[in-house]
Amino acid sequence: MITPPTLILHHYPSSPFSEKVRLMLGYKKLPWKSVVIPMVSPKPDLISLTGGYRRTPVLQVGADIYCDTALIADVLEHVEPLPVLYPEPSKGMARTLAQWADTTLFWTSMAYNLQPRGIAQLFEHAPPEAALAFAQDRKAMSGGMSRQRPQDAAAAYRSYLRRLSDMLDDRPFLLGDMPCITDFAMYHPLWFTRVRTSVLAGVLDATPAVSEWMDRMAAIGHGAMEKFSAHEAIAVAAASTPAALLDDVFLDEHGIALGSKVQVCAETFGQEPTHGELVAATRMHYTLRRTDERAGVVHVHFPRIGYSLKVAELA
Ligand SMILES: N[C@@H](CCC(=O)N[C@@H](CS)C(=O)NCC(=O)O)C(=O)O
Repeated sequence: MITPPTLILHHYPSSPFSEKVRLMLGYKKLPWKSVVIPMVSPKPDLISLTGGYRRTPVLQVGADIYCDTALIADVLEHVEPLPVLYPEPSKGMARTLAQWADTTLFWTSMAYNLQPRGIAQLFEHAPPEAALAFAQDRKAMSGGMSRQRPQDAAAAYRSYLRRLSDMLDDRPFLLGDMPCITDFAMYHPLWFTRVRTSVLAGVLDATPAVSEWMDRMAAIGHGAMEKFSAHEAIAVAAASTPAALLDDVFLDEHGIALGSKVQVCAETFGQEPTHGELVAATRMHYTLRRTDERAGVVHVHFPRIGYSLKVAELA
C-alpha cells in the first residue's frame, strides 16, 4: 500500500480561500495537519517556507511548498484522484468558472462583506487595534487595485447569486450530481458572508436554492485534521528533500533559462516576490529552489496563471 504524503496546510480559520482547500481535503478524505498562521504580516514562519509569498493558504508537502489554491487543487487531485475535482467532459468549463469565482465573485463578495457592519462583526471579540491593523495590511496589499463600493457590490452580488441559483435549478451541484472544482471555488466567498459576516447574510435569502447547495457543500466537512505548530512544519521541511522534478517539458515564454536567478510574484494583491533558482517551468507552473536558514533547501511552486516571472532584480 502506498502511504499518502503528509499534507500540511498553513491557513487561518476565517480565510475563505483556506475554506476552499479545507473542504477539498474533506471531500477527498485526505488527512492533514493544520498550522494556523497570522491574518496579517509579518508572517516570519510562513516566509521561511515561501521566501516572500504571504497570501493564504499555502500547502506544504515535506520540502515542497505550493502557493495558490488553484495549484493546491491540482496537487490534491494528483495525490488522491478520486473523487474527481475536474470531471470530463466539462473540465475546461469547470476550471474557467472556478477562475471567475476566485476573482470576480470573490472580490465582489468581499467588497460587500467588508462594509462597516461586516468588519464590526469580524472584529467584535478582538482589541480595537486588530481591525485597524487588518485595514492597513489589506490596503498595503492592494496597491493599485480599486475596491468596489459596497452598494455597487451588493447589486452585482445579488445578480451573481441569481445566476448560481439558475444553475442549480435541475441539479444538486453546479455542474451536475457531484461537486467539482467550480463548486469549491464558488462556495468560499459565500461561506464568508454566511458564516463570518452573518449580519449581512440576508443577501442569500432571495436564492434559497443557493442556500440549500451551501448546506450540501458544508456537509462535506474538513476531514481528519490534526494541529501542528509552525516550528514542527519548518522542522519537517528541514528534514526533507524536495520531490524529484519530473522530466517535464520546459516551456519558455520569457527567454529565461532553467538555472537562472528569478523572482515570482502575484499579479495583483500581495505582490511580495519570492526569489530563487528556476528549476522547472512546465505548462502550468513554475518551481523555484531556494535555501532558507531554518527550512533548508525547499522548492516553492506557483501556478503560471496570476503570477509574473522575471529575472531577479538585484537587491
Ligand atoms: N489566488 C490566491 C488568493 C489567495 C488570497 O487572496 N487569500 C487571502 C485570504 S483568503 C489573503 O491572502 N489575504 C491576505 C493574507 O492572508 O495575508 C489563491 O487562490 O490562493
